Amino acid sequence: MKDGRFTKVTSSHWGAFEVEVEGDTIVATRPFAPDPSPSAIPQILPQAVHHRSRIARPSIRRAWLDSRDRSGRGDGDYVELPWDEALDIAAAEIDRIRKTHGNEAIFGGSYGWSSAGRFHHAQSQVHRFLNAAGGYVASFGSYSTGCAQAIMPHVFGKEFLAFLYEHQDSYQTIHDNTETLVMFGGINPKNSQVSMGGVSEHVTGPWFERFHSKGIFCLNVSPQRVDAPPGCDWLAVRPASDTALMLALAHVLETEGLTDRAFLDRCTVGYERFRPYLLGERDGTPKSPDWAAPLCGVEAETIRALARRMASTRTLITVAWSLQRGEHGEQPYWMASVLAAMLGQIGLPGGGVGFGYGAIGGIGKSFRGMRGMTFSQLSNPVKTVIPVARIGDMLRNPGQPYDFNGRRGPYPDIRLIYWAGGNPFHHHQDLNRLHEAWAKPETIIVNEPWWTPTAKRADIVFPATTPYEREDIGRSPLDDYLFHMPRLIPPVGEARDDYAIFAGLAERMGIGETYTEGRTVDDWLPRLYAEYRSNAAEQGIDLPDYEGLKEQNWLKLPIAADDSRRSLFRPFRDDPESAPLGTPSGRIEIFSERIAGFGYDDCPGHPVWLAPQEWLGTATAAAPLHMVSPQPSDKLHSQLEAALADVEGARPEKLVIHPRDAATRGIATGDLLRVFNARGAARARAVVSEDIREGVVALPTGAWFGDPGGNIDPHGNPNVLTMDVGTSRLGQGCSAHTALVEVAREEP
Ligand SMILES: Nc1nc2c(c(=O)[nH]1)N[C@H]1C(S)=C(S)[C@@H](COP(=O)(O)OP(=O)(O)OC[C@H]3O[C@@H](n4cnc5c(=O)[nH]c(N)nc54)[C@H](O)[C@@H]3O)O[C@H]1N2
Ligand SMILES: Nc1nc2c(c(=O)[nH]1)N[C@H]1C(S)=C(S)[C@@H](COP(=O)(O)OP(=O)(O)OC[C@H]3O[C@@H](n4cnc5c(=O)[nH]c(N)nc54)[C@H](O)[C@@H]3O)O[C@H]1N2
Ligand SMILES: [Mo]
Repeated sequence: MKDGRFTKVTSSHWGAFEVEVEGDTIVATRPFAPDPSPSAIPQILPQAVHHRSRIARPSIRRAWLDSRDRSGRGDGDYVELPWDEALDIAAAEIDRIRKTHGNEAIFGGSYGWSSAGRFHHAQSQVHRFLNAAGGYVASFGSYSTGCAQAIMPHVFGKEFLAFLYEHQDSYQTIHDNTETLVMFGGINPKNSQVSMGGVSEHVTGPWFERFHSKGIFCLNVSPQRVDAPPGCDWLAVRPASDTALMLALAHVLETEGLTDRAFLDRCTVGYERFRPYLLGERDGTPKSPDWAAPLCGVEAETIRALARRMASTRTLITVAWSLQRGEHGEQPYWMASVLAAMLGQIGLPGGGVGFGYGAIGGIGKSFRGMRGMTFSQLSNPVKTVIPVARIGDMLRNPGQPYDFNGRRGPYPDIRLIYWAGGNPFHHHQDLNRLHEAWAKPETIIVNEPWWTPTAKRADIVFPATTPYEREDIGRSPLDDYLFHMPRLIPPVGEARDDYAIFAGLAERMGIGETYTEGRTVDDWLPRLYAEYRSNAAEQGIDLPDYEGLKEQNWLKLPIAADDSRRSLFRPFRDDPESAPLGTPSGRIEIFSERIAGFGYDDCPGHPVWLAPQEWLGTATAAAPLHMVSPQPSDKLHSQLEAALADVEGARPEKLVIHPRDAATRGIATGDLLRVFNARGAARARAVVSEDIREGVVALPTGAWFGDPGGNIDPHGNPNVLTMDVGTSRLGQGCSAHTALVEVAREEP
């Protein structure tokens, strides 16, 4: 490596930043100059990269090595081996499983965010390797938006992620046209700090300053005030009740003659099937503001006034991803779309409905697409795919049938799990139960830079490099910067790149050529870049060659785009006959024959109010509080946790609680708490605040799940408390925000 001190820019999921290196050590990070509102997340990076919890050498669990014993995962007793030996053992084991049980016995879903960088993307690497080896059971969707990915194509006829990233109005269009912005779940400045693959300019906060100076009415409909930037109005709704509130808004439109019938006739199908439900003609319950008020904790008169305002101004309804990360998460997404259709503004600039603004920093930006720089994952001969958040069910119920979006099939019988770039013992629900299910497979292999709770529950652990220890190219389709990500320091300990780990395994299994195509990283990077560069040239964008990019470190791409025709709905609205949607009817489906045909009582043919199993409406004396578990503000999920946990007072994680709920429990800010329910218990540190609705507590994700054996999670991981159920038989998404808990002060 280079001696002495130098500074370079690199990119990450939380944005670009400058890194100062001295010898082999990262000593400091600084903001990226062009970023108007840089994230503070990188500040902890030097401590994290060189942390004692880095995995130093390939490690194999002693009991597994001795006798293939799978009972004690998490016991911490590992044998360190030289790379060659460890790779020999792992390759032989993967070979044994695929030859004995077939590739259907290998789970390679390997969900997780891993790190930014186009080539060293852990998921792409593990998928390519397993495909070269004959395939693996994959997963569908994400924890972020799995439920929306299932329901929304039925409603709008477009793949949800394509809709999100390519067909929503930009902040500029919202600024220029919207008069009323109603944000269910807010538009969260803490969340827009990150974006998968990078976000070089953080603009959400600055845009809201412009919205406020223009006088746009911005309403945050959420249990927490901080879910929207300062200056927004706040309607403190009960969690999981949004569908009731949306129905009541729709009821006002319908009963006060504010429904845009002409739009419904031209652009939608099924309103006549939905309307009797809305008006209570069959069940005797009109979904009126008086009906909704006690469900959502918002006064009927407030609902009426809001509905009238929405009908008389250019209104954009936005829905956070969090709303579909709860039981029956399909309903608020579908109902928001129906409400927007009734307002008749879908397809008008700054009107209609949008999803996930603020959830990641790239949404709300508008760029021209650029092709290329994708490292092929090859193709997967195994066709079995599970909904991503159903991994616990899969492990517990091999061979058992389950429903998912109109199909029914058995769960596969998994013998081997390979995980690279994710941390299920941070991200999955009901972790105590997952820990039990985790004992089922014969072998678990994990590539990880740090001793995460998932690495600690693997039989074979390979130490992986972080992006600062390898060369890569940084680029995200939701960003307009391009980075050469230099290798800043040598690998920590004996860490190897995921590519090198998989190449080593592939070679031993006789599939080396398929995996590497005879190329090293130094061959792949310029090759991927050359293809991208020639695509760019076709679009009239002149880029330096690879050596030039290296020299330059980063550049801004001239791809800012006018989004006036970007909306999926503008041409459709102009002429639904000539620009139909991809739904069976070609229109927005308020009633879906296809969904009705599935016969699911937990997701019928039009949006309905369905109470989840756990919410304030079912609160009990044992579990009286609704716990939401938002994303952490100081980091990305569980990443960099090792170093953050060292900061004085940082763990256990902070739990936000309303002053009245705190008072009845004798809790003050700073108190050590026990948060618990029938599924588990975690410690937390109290923050008493008026910024949360009474009856609701918020405990962010991100703390590492503690070691097995204890009956309380010491760090404050909310997933010991959450419920591991699918959103419905349709979406089967993650239901993290559905959980009732009790909180008590721990005697010091
Ligand atoms: N209660 C609750 N739970 C939730 C949520 C919630 O709202 N509430 N949200 C859910 C959501 S939306 C998500 S996306 C998930 C996030 O869950 P994950 O994506 O699993 O979380 P991360 O901490 O980002 O995990 C990435 C892991 O990859 C490792 N890693 C980084 N770079 C590399 C690399 O180059 N190679 C290898 N091999 N490993 C690498 C990191 O060290 C880290 O351990 O959590 C979900 N869980
Ligand atoms: N700093 C940081 N940013 C991140 C991430 C991170 O780990 N750290 N993770 C990224 C990822 S992977 C994702 S998927 C996105 C997630 O983006 P979101 O899903 O939008 O974010 P969350 O933080 O889960 O939830 C936002 C808020 O929703 C509210 N909420 C919960 N349930 C309900 C409900 O039923 N109704 C209403 N109205 N509000 C509710 C809670 O108060 C919560 O604070 O964030 C991304 N951004
Ligand atoms: Mo996510």
